[in-house]
Amino acid sequence: MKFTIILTFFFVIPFALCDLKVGFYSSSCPRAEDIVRQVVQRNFNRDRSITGGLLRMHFHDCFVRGCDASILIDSTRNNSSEKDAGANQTVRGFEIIDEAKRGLEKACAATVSCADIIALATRDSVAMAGGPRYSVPTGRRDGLISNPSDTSILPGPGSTVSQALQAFTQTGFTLNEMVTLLGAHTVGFAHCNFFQSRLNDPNMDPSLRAKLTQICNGGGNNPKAFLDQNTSLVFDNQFYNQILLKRGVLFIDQQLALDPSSKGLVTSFAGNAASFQSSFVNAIVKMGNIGVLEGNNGEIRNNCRVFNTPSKA
Ligand code: HEM
Ligand SMILES: *[C@@H]1O[C@H](CO)[C@@H](O)[C@H](O)[C@H]1NC(C)=O
Ligand SMILES: *[C@@H]1O[C@H](CO)[C@@H](O)[C@H](O)[C@H]1NC(C)=O
Ligand SMILES: *[C@@H]1O[C@H](CO)[C@@H](O)[C@H](O)[C@H]1NC(C)=O
Ligand SMILES: CC(=O)N[C@H]1CO[C@H](CO)[C@@H](O)[C@@H]1O
Repeated sequence: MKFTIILTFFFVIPFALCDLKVGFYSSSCPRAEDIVRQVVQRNFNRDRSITGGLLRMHFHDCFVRGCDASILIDSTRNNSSEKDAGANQTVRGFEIIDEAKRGLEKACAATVSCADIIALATRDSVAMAGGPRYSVPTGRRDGLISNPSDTSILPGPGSTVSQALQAFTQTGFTLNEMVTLLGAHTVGFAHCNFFQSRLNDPNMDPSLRAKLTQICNGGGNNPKAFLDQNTSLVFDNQFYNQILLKRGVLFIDQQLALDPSSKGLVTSFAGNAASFQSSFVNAIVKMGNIGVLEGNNGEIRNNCRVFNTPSKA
């Protein structure tokens, strides 16, 4: 009922003319959501950081050509895919999607899309990390195109708030929704190449600077640091408190707490865990509806990494 209302609301948003629905597989593959959840749980029990990987995968999938699993396609010898674009470097969690897909193909062949698996697995991993539980409308189909150049819509970590907002408004999101979605940086990692250039930023707490400098100079191949320096693997609102303390790792994250346009929202989410959670549920469900393929569009891939009918390029 609740989601009927939300979906009706989405009808006024031009790109989201969709009729995904909660429980789309309830008769065609009744165990679909259980199968995905069990795979996610098994992986989460081994490695709690998978929530970060899946959330970022969902974001990169949906912002590029819509939520159509274009991010999962592997490059071929002749042709490269979205995954191989610089912006996608270090997106992770592909094996979890593969594992869920194998289970689903066994239970109900050629029925559940890879795009839905990403949305469901992300939802499950957020709840496992202590975040909100929410229903995910399903019925997405898998896309037939995956091009590295399409990822240019994704904002870079050195963006200002207004630069990042351009990409979000272009995709139908408000500033409030952008600040909410960036709250996903409450979990997961960033590699040094994405923040090393701001290790002399005066808007960084000196103790964080010292710590990050040590991590990045510590050797190894492009080391990484937690995005939320307090509760790094918990899906909560501590990210907002951290950036108010100048403990943002990425430039864009720190800017959210400094820019007059977003600062008030940051302060309010920092002080109110419940309002962040409910705002996040609305925004992530909306993100999951971007440009979805439905009905006879696209296909249900057999293997999430390859198109059923190989492209001729
Ligand atoms: C202006 C928008 C955004 C920018 C510039 C941005 C940038 C980045 C960068 C550079 C990283 C580090 C990746 C790495 O080193 O592997 C990262 C990580 C991450 N991002 Fe974002 N991001 C944005 C929005 C979002 C949104 C909307 C979500 C999800 C709703 C999201 C979820 C994540 C998560 C969970 C991680 C951790 C990844 C991991 O642990 O592997 N980001 N982001
Ligand atoms: C690559 O392209 C050539 C011709 O352009 C074709 O013969 C070959 O099958 C393609 N290989 C793959 C892996 O797609
Ligand atoms: C290969 O190239 C075509 C465009 O010529 C594109 O539509 C297709 O999605 C590309 N990617 C892959 C991985 O085949
Ligand atoms: C870190 O998170 C805990 C748990 O949410 C909170 O009680 C504490 O105040 C936070 N610490 C800082 C420095 O914000
Ligand atoms: C250009 C580039 O760095 N591409 C990377 C994109 O992501 C894949 C898999 O995550 C990497 O293997 C590529 O190197």
